[in-house]
Amino acid sequence: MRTLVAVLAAAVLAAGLAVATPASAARVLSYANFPPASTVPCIQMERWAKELEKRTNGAVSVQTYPGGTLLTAKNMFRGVQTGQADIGCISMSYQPGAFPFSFAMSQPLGFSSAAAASVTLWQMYVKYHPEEFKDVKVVAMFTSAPSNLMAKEPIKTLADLKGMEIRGAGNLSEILAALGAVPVSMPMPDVPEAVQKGVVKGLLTSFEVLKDMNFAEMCRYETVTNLPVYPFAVIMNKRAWASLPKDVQKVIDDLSLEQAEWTGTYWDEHVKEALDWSKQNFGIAVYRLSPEDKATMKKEIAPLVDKWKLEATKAGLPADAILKDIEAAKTANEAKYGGE
Ligand code: 3IO
Repeated sequence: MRTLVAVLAAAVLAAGLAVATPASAARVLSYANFPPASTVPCIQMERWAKELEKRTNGAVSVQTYPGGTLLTAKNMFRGVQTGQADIGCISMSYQPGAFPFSFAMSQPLGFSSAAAASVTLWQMYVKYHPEEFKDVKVVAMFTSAPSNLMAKEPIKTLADLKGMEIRGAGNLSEILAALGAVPVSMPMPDVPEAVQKGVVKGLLTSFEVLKDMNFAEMCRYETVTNLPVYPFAVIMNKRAWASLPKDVQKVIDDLSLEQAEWTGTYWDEHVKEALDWSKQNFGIAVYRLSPEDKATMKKEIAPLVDKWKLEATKAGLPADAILKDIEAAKTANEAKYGGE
């Protein structure tokens, strides 16, 4: 698996190099990403790169580095901040404590689509310009689709989940703990090996990884939980940003909202496709919780919102105002982009 990923990454790299040199004075920006090239965070990276090249008429080209080939999940933020890469994609949940504002979006607020959640996250960023991103330029934001359980053993009820080692990250780990599971935190690229070795019995994230990272093969038992989304940001080194011509900066700024819409919409569609693919190829089972379990789950995770409020307030954030704005944006965006 590792070798395959490395070979694929090398192939993508070579293809990128081949097309990255036509225009004589094209400015080349490096863009680092942590998960495998087949995953949505990397698909949206390629889309953004292509759009930027098109809209700047080739004046700027983007060299993409999927699969942790330039920066890994854990050193992404710092690597971009210090200029090891011009651009990078982070999952805020991998550095709990560092992103109190972003964590509002991974609270149990009931988002049911990546499209609505992605646009909401971006709108909240624009409104609040939180401190946590002060050392970088944010060029895009999006979220995963809602999180669900994928496991090697059936989880048909909340009782089945008790005591089970399940991989989550950030706030989703806290949710697992609140539900009685044993949370194990790690970035997504480490999960296949952890599942394979039995370090964890399953994972909690959006369902498209069944196909994109082939979890359907090892985790044949899926449980629909509709738990929170994971928030992401695409960040740029500040000096690299400042060195770009004004018209290029405008192209990048004009792309932000559109990129949130595109990525969220693609993600929601891709979840459905991945579930169908997994049923056809691996005959996965998909369980739904009983109404009683759903009610219990809601009750057990509700206190996390209050815990977030305390932490956000301590970090100097207007927690109640943020939650109120998210609620209003959620209603409007779910009407526009789907979700209930
Ligand atoms: C994710 C991260 C990398 C690749 C595919 C993914 N699908 C959902 C996520 C969310 C996330 O950051 C995580 O770690 O579950």
